[in-house]
Formats: sequence, structure tokens, C-alpha cells
Amino acid sequence: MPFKRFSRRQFARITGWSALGMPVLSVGSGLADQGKENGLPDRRTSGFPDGFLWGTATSSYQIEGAVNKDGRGRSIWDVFAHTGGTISDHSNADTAADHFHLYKEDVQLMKALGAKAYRFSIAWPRVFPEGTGSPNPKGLDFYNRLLDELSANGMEPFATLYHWDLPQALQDRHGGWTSRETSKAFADYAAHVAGRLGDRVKHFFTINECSRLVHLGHGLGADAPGLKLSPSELKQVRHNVALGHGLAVQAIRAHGRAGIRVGPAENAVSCIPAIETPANIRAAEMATRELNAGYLTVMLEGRYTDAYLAQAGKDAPKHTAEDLRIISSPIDFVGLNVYMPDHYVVAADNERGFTLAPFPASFPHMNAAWLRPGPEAMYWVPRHVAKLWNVKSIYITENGTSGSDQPAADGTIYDVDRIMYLRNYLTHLQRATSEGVPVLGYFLWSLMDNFEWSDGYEQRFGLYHVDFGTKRRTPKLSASFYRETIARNAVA
Ligand code: PNW
Repeated sequence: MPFKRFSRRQFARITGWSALGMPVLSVGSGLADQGKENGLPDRRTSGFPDGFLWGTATSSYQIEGAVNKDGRGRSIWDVFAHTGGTISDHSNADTAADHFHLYKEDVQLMKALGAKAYRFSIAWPRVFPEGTGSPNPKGLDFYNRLLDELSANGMEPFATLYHWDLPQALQDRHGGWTSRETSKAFADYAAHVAGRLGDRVKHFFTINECSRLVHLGHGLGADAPGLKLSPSELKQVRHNVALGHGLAVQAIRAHGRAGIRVGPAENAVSCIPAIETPANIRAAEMATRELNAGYLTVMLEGRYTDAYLAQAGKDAPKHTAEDLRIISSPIDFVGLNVYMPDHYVVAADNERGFTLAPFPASFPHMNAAWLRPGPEAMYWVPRHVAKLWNVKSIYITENGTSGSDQPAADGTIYDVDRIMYLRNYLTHLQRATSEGVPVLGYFLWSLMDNFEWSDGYEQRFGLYHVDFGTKRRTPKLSASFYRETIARNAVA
């Protein structure tokens, strides 16, 4: 077994806690008392609401490996990653972090953080290798084992049904999301999973990041299935994906138990008031509604905005009134993946009522060139969503950053860049909850390093470092930061 369970001693060493095995809570409150004595703010009065849910997130293709186990079919990501020139380090996720075999140890990693919830995704091609038809009898075995292990360790499961690993068979037969046959197949798969796992999974996310799978997968061709469609085809894909979400919401309600809760996990286009004036805040709200027209806006309003349809013109997606009713089926919560500001917004006297400020070349970025830190996104995105659509329950379904994560001479990965990023985002999340924005929980991306899509293994997002040769997991300093934050229920 390559995995070595890290000990409390290792945690104590990297946090500098002297007493081995010191209970976490007493460490947390001890520091808070110390803070008071030192004249620092008492974080106990600036913490998160009681019962705030702390968790970590992963997705199936990025960590599981075992792509040929128990009758799993191929996904579009297997095919894409095995196509030359698609992945920057020429890797694939055939074994990834081998979570399929190491899940028990991985549940212990979550537990060591003090996390109480885990967001994972189910691989559709494990369940329906051909996308539709007869389910694979062994298709849910792995998830049954995982759910038992989570339950035995007091971890609440949050399951994502689609985190981009579409069965290749659906791509071959129907052109994947270019056809509404795929939207319907998704609902059948969702019904099957909700029926089988709904006794233990109370929270389902339908689709992870509709916008990224539409744009990167079907517009830019940078993600599977690697298509570069025309504007009209792309808008149809966007509509079919939204339709798939709505059909799945209905299927989960029809086949899951009473009380099952369901919503999307979307990376809303984030619009930040450049300066916090009432006019800019209003402009940022209008921008949020327009720039998410094909995603959250249609899901929550049941219509495409006038500006979206006008701008699309003849390229507008073909749809019926019934489609819009399905897409806007009532949901129980909105999941939001928040990584960065997409736009800083200034109020303007123009038709739209806002200007999107261009990003100056000097704007900083994290290790990944695309990841511009703007921690205030963690305040504004949930606030806009709650305000615009009167949403009462929000989960932050992803937030985190990659880093270079090189071990220091003493072997520790002092990822203080990740800690800086997280501390600032969580401070803005605390601002949101303290003002009554209804965020119920936070899932940090990611529990461990994984296959970062077209960046292969070159971008590491984990709290735990993974040696992809030996599959050994090692906590980074940020794991201690997160553990301390969870223990205090306040930003550490
Ligand atoms: C998410 N952006 O992707 C995905 O849900 C994860 O699977 C992925 O590993 C993680 O974030 C890190 O990339 C995103 O440009 C990619 O704003 C890009 C953006 C947001 C999310």
C-alpha cells in the first residue's frame, strides 16, 4: 500500500503545535483567547453561523482512475485525453489519484481536516456504459462503498451527477450535448441514481459548470469533446445543457425520496462593483443577470432575457415554452463555484447600464495564468444571486487555487500562496454570511491534487499533495490552515 496515513504528529509539526494529540478545539479556542489578550480582533465574534457546513470537493474523472474497472464505459474525457496534443503534459487520468482503490484513506484525509461534508461526482459511464439502456449491474458498487465509508465517518455526501465525463457512446450516437437526446438520457441516468442512492444522498447537484462545458468543450475545443462549433450551434448546446439540468431536477424529484434536495453547481460569471457605490452595485447586478442569461438566469426566471435573444438574433436557440418551464423547475439551492472576478463593473449611461472594465496587464494571477485573485468575488457572487432571484439557500461548491507546491528543505510544502488566497476569500465569505447572505456551506477545491483537465498534472489544487507515481498523499500547510478554520468556525 503506497499510502501512508499522516499522523497527528505530522499535523502538529507543520502547524507548530507543540503538544502532540492536543484536541483541535482547545487549540482553536486557546488561540482566540490569545488573540484577545494581544489586542487582536476576537474571531469568535466574527465567525460563521452555527451549523455552517465545511467540506471539500472532487470529481470522478479527476481522481478515480480505474477507467476499465467493473464494466465502466469510455467517457469523452478518456477519448480526448488519449488524443494527441490535447493535454499539456501529455497525461491522462487512467489511474489519476487512484481514489477508486484508496477511497477509505481519502475519507480519513477529510476527517483529519474536521470537515463534515464531501462533494464528489458520479461517473455516468460507470453507471450506463452506453449512456442509456441497461444499467451496468456493478455501476454503482464503488459509490455504495464510498457512501458507506462516508457515513461511518460522519461525512455528509453531496453528489454531482455530471462533472463532464459524458459517455462517449452518446457523443458517437447523438453528437453529445448538440442533441437534446443527451438531455433526455441525462434525466434517465439521474432518475436511476436518485432511486438507488437517494436513501443516503440527500443533496444532488445536477451539472457542474454548464458554462465551462459549453464554452471550453464546444466553443474553444480546449476541453472534451474538443469541438469548435458555430455561434448558433453553441447556443443550442447551451440550451440543451440547461434543458438537461431541468429534466434531471424533475427526474430526481420523481424517483428520489421525499425531502431530497437538488440544485445546479454553476460558475456564474462574476461581476464585481469596481467601487462600492449604489450605482455600481446596481450595475453589477444587471451585468450578473445579463452575462448569465443562458445559465442561472434562465434556470431561475424561466426565460431568456430580451438582450440575450436580441443579441443572438438568428442564432437564438430553438426552444419551446415547455422547454423553459422544464429548465426553470424549482430548485432547493444554488451551488456556486467561485474562483475569481470575471468582470469589474462600472455604472454607465449606455443601453446596458454598465461598462465592463478591461483587466490591466498588471492584474496579478495565481499559479495558473487564468486565475486572477479577487477575493471580493466570494462576497458579491452569492449576494447578487440571493438578491436578483430571491435564492434562500446557497452552497459554495468550489473555491481554491493551484500552486507550485514545492517541498522545502524540511520536506514540508509551505503553500502560503494558497493560504493567502483562501484566507482572503473566506474573509469575504464571512462578510457575506454576517450580512445575512444565505450561504449554508463551503466546499474547498480540492481535497487533493488531481488531473486538472487540459493542464494535466501540472496544476495542483489540493490541500493534500499527491505523488502521482506512488499515489502517496501528504498534507500541505494549507491543510492545517483549513483544519484550524473549521475548528474555530472562523477564518484562521
Ligand atoms: C473548475 N474559470 O473549473 C472545475 O469544476 C474543476 O473540475 C476544476 O478542477 C477547478 O475548477 C479548477 O480549475 C474552472 O476560468 C475552470 O473561472 C476555470 C474557471 C472556473 C472553474
